[in-house]
Amino acid sequence: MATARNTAFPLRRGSDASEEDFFDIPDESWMSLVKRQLRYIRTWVIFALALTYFLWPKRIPPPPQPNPHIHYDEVNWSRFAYSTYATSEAYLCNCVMVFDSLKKLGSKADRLLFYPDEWDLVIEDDGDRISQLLMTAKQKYDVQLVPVKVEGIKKNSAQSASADWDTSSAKLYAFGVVQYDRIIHLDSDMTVLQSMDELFFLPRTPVAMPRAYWLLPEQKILNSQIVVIEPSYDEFMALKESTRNAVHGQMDLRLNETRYDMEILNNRYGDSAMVIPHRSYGLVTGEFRKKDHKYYLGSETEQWIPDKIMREAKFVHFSDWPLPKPWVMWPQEQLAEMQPKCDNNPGTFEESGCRDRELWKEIYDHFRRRRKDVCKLLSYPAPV
Ligand SMILES: *[C@@H]1O[C@H](CO)[C@@H](O)[C@H](O)[C@H]1NC(C)=O
Ligand SMILES: CC(=O)N[C@H]1CO[C@H](CO)[C@@H](O)[C@@H]1O
Repeated sequence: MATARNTAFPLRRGSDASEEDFFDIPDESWMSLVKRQLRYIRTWVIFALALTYFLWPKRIPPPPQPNPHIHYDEVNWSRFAYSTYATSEAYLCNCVMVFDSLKKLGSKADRLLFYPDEWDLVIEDDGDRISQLLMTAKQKYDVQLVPVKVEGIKKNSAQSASADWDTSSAKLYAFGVVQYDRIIHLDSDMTVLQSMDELFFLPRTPVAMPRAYWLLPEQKILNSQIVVIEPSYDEFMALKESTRNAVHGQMDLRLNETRYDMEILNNRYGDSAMVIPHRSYGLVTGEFRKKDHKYYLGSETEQWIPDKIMREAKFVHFSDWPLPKPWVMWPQEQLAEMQPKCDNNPGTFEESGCRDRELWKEIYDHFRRRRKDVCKLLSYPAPV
């Protein structure tokens, strides 16, 4: 009887089955008895698993596999490169840190470093940090070193707290390396959190950049902390020409960094560039000090969840004016005043909702510890 309702199969056979066959059926073999029991057990196990799944405390799902759509083995990676530029020892170390992250993240694209042609690779002594770091980049991270003529623009003296010259136009050299199909140019004062390889496969466009979202809604300006470039000789020449004609640092970014390269890139591509989302490709540390995140989120209603923001970010850029960059010592009292405030009862013993502050401190702390590790003093054998 049991079999009659079990499956379609015995029913079909039923047409030519005799009555004897029918009454034979209850003599189940021990095998089918076991099978039937197992079926019950299976149902219960599935039910129990499902229940556990639904009642388990919800954790935020892990980020998806990076770029599952890219067939890494089929791509000719020598057509793509990440590039950075350094014009001082501090920034050279930052560049090495960016290359260290890219290597650890498993990026297979080439790595380029533009640096002033007056630097050299001959390590004269243990104190010759620049040559040491250049050699580290070359030997440890397979970076191709590209010496260039770095032209500086005299900065407005009021803003020249860190450097007297704006050498940011050095990044324009990335337009000139025409042996590559695409370059992802990164500023080095950032912590790279995830691979950005997917940007090599954007639709064709001379440049793709995110917006300087903190200037919204008054100004729609492209932010050059990351620039996805299709190298082109014509563009390179045109940009070089505009370097000569550029106004002297008119673009005030409200970060008190006058950025000459941004001015040039915005003049040329402001109305035509592909805009990549600043969420993921444009997070700045200063965002954790704000309480109004609608321009970063691109939404008035979405809730700011700092951990989620960090998970979706490909990098975080250090920009917390007036606090100096993380490799400069912070004045303690300024830090106490400037660090992100908690959401509830800030500044009291009952304060809570301090995740912004915790993450912000972690970002800085992580950077400083890595910096010590990646750029530590190395003793190279004396040059032959
Ligand atoms: C990969 O790209 C480089 C540069 O365009 C080219 O020289 C090389 O032949 C390519 N390799 C293959 C296997 O297609
Ligand atoms: C965004 C910001 O704080 N900008 C400051 C830049 O520096 C000038 C003075 O040098 C300040 O007045 C601005 O507020």
